[in-house]
Amino acid sequence: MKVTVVKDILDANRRIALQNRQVFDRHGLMVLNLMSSPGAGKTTLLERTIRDLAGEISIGVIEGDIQTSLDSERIERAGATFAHQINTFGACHIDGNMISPVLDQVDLASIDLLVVENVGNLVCPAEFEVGEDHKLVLFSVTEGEDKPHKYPLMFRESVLMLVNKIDLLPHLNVELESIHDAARQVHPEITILDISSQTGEGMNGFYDWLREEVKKKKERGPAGES
Ligand SMILES: Nc1nc2c(ncn2[C@@H]2O[C@H](COP(=O)(O)OP(=O)(O)OP(=O)(O)O)[C@@H](O)[C@H]2O)c(=O)[nH]1
Ligand SMILES: [Mg+2]
Repeated sequence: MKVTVVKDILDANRRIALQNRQVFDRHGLMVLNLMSSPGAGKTTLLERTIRDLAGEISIGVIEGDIQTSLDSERIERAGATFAHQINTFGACHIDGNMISPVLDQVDLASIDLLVVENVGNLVCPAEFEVGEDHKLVLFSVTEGEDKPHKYPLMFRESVLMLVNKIDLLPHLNVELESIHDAARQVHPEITILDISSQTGEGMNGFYDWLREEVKKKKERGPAGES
């Protein structure tokens, strides 16, 4: 019985996520669902990206947090075209149902890229769609190389893993290669980029990836025209 209820909830969310996706597609808008454990550096990554790509890619952000608008305030200060905060007041993820009403409150025509910063959590966010083109996982080198094995769904669902905080490697007893290996064992096709959102090391690779994805989505045009 419990399984049926959970399946119904997931099916209902998938339908709403699909409707969101159709809205995004009509705008030729690339949408990313950014996931990580708490504090891996999602907001820091977005702040730097917004600043570095200012004048080139116009970015809107929907922030998901259990409480506070601290992250959307940071994103606004970084110069995003818009920053919209969702508070879940307990829920450990953002889903399509939460995103849907926001789409009437923001100007999707004013941006090239929409990023949904999900609630910091390695488990629930991977189970839900918001209408995104891609899920991304940001992984901090401080988390330990066993995490892809222990929380496989998030790594399986993500097309790209950003390994963040590589500036801290000299202070840690962890090998980048072991993190890569663990992620590839769970998801052999995953693209991996090593970065520091703090120092900016490796960020150009991420920007190239973003440029390509934004371009591909624009070229694809509104749904049905491709
Ligand atoms: N050394 C180092 N610290 C970083 C890096 N990226 C982020 N941080 C720090 O990590 C802490 C958490 O960063 P946030 O960007 O708030 O992390 P978050 O994933 O958005 O956190 P939640 O939204 O609460 O889940 C902050 O103190 C950042 O300054 C990095 O590349 N290197
Ligand atoms: Mg954050």
